[in-house]
Amino acid sequence: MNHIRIDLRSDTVTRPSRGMRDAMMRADVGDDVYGEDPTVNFLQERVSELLGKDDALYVPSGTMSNQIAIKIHTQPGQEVICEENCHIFNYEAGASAFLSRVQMHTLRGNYGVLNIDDVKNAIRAENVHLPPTGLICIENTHNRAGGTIYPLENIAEIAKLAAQKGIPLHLDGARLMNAVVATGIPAREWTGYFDSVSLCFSKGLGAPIGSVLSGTKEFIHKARKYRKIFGGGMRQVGILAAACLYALDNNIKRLADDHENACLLAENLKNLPGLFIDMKQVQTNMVMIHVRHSKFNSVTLSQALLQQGVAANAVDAERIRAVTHLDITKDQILSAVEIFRDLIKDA
Ligand code: TLP
Repeated sequence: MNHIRIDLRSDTVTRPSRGMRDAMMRADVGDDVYGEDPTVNFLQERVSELLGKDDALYVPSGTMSNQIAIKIHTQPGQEVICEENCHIFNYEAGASAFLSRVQMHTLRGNYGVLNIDDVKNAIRAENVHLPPTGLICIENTHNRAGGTIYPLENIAEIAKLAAQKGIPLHLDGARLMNAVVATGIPAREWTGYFDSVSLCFSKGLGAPIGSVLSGTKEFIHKARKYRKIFGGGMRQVGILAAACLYALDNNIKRLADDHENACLLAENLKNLPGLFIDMKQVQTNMVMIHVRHSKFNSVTLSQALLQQGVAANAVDAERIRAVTHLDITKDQILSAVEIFRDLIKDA
């Protein structure tokens, strides 16, 4: 896709920087299936510390990380309560049914945030007819809701309820660090409410590959086994873990630039003819652009943008998602705005 000049499809498209590549080249390595890769071990320690958990495990993807957690927390035939637009339900290719034989009990959230009464009502009573509730999952920031941040009070309420009912709570924190940077609330404050947390390095943090799953020692002991079963046991993978360590040291604070760029994009697009942006959604590094134009829908506008070198995906019939990241500059945002303006000038 050489003709893409401004790639707003996702923060997954970032390429490792020169500094990151240097760190990867210098990494000490060993066989990580034997637990002998010093760089991986150090990354796992750093993430456990960052998230306030006993232990952590480096895995190839956010999807594998979430799916290992679901596998450990649930039994076949159980139900997982989650928000209807969450990644686990929508974008993991049905993996929870395939791998863990659970069903999803989806609830409609408000900007991706579950309502405590809805969660209460969704937890199944003990009854021969009913699937037992095995797990509750929360996504923060919430991707399909537009990168929105979960209020901490709401998480606290859900965690209290889950603990009362003896139901584990998992955080898909693929973009947790975006929430941390946007709010100033330290990672540990969010993660303290969860039994397990998945954090991605291949999104805004800019590493090429990998996520870290964290939880208790016992949980991570089991996770190591399932990582092997799911085909994610890797060998001299310290070269990749080194990229994640580099990201921890260099790419967290700068997420604020991505948030600023997303705001700049949204502010400039919101008054253009035929576009609508709910500014309440613009909280981190995403902009959901609603297309209500006489000539374009989200798909045709996304195609027209691509012709002009701007890539941004239609997420449904009405919305285009634009994601900012470390390979996107302020100038690129301003040129993207001009391209939008030019394409849609007459609504
Ligand atoms: N999200 C990707 C696509 O899969 C949609 C993206 O471009 O945003 N949790 C959340 C909240 C995610 O957004 C993603 C990736 C994942 C998990 C999965 O991560 P990977 O792609 O590493 O399996």
